[in-house]
Amino acid sequence: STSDSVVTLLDYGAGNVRSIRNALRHLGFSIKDVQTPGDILNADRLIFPGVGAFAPAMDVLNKTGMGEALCTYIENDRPFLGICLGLQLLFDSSEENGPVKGLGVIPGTVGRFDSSAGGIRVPHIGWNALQVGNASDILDDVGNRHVYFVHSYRAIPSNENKDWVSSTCHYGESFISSIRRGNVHAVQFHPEKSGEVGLSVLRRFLDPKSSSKQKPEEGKASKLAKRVIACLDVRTNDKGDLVVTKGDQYDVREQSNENEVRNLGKPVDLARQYYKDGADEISFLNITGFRDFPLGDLPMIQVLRYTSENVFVPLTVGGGIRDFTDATGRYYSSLEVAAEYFRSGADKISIGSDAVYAAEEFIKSGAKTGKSSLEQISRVYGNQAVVVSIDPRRVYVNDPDDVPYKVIKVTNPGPNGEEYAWYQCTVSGGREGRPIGAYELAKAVEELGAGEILLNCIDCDGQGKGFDTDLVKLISDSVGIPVIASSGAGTPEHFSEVFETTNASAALAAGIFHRKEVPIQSVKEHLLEKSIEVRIKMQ
Ligand code: 1PR
Repeated sequence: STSDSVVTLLDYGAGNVRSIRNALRHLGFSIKDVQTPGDILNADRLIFPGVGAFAPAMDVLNKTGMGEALCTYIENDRPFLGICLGLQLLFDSSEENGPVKGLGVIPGTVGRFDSSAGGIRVPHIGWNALQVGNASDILDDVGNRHVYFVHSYRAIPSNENKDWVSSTCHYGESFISSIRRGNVHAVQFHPEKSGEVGLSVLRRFLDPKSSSKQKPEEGKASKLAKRVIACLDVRTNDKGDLVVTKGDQYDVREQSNENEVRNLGKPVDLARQYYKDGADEISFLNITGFRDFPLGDLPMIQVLRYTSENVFVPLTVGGGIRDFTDATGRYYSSLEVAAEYFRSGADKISIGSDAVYAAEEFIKSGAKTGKSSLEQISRVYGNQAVVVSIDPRRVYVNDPDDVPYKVIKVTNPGPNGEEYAWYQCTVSGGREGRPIGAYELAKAVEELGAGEILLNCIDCDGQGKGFDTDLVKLISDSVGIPVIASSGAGTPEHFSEVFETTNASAALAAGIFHRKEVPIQSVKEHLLEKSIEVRIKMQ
């Protein structure tokens, strides 16, 4: 390839940059990896997708001399695009495990979103709108459209840095969503995860001349959108093929003589379809991961690799994330399992059973060991990369004092007229009930470092009768991290219902999408009609 189609990438090996690589290849560019500071100085165009935490990133930049090279490159006004942490590192310092000194190119300190002041959930996860200033050509196609953010720290616009700020975003307060001076750009959001709008940002940076000057039709984005997530429960069927399946209350076998595993399609094909249809995120759950070792289950890794090649929205993968000793006696830590998932294209991992054990332990001892998979993965990759999936089952009681768990008054009484219920957590795909409620679990995992909760409900799963809004309300009112409502969606109205009656940040569905009963687009259109902010994909 000619130098016109080469982009230099600064990847210091801290996490998933597969998505940005895939996006660049998709746009017809080949990638040259930075090996030495000289490679930075010699780049024609440089992309710096910062991942992980601020302090370790600065450490690497300082030790390798890359930091100095970066500063020189930027001072010389060479084409630069920083992404996420790649924006934050340009500032004077960060409060993330700090204060820690940054590259000092832009005046200001990077601080944490203040959840108490803004009444907001931290991390800031999801599709938000930008207020774009004048000198921001790479954002020309964004207009009033949503782009994808995932972060807990942000820089604030000030008098000292106002010449740099090219757009701001509102989340409890106004923060810097992009900077630009001459050929130097950086964005706090993830263009490689922002669908077609995001790809257009990359395209305009990579090839400013070829981009059309035509402004897009205006979108309607004004604030953080409610997300609509498509979920693929994946397992190997009896023939040995990896299939997307779907249970009724977690039972995935057909009610026929053969009793085979229900087969609703191929994981990669379905994920691509949902991306095209406008899904804001895609989750893969390896539902037999609790008994089969996921790194032995290479197909799941392949699914992520293939999917991330041309699906440019966030991908979550769950199932089997825990420490494991295989048949030969080799020990794998949960961190290794997660690392492999991240390397293969996952943006977030989701922990089910192992988080239940960790929460039980934490509640019993009152102390954090730091050793659970949840704590370790969250420490290394940040809490925004760790979802806890809860699989609760409703247990009716007559009296709130009957059990030592959080009990709520239910909207619909139980079979014997019970007016109360608690939600018992389960492990191993709903097979075993544990002595802990969904409420207790949610509070505990938030403290242990979960960045988001995927809230299923076994009673509602596959029933198409709507989400359990009692449960979703209980949990989304009790934690400060985003909650994804799951299980039971049957119509577009079920989505507006859960968003109007609870504080859920996202709603997830499986069956209605797989069976093509309700297209994602209809869900979005219905939510728009109800004046609920959603992301509408760029045509
Ligand atoms: O315990 O860390 O190995 O994780 C296992 C993961 O697999 C958990 O996230 C758990 O929720 C999931 N899982 C295990 N068994 C099943 C099963 O169905 N037999 N699936 C299962 C969970 C629930 C949702 C489903 C929604 C929406 N499925 O994924 O997609 O309920 O469905 P609907 O819209 O059709 O109602 P670990």
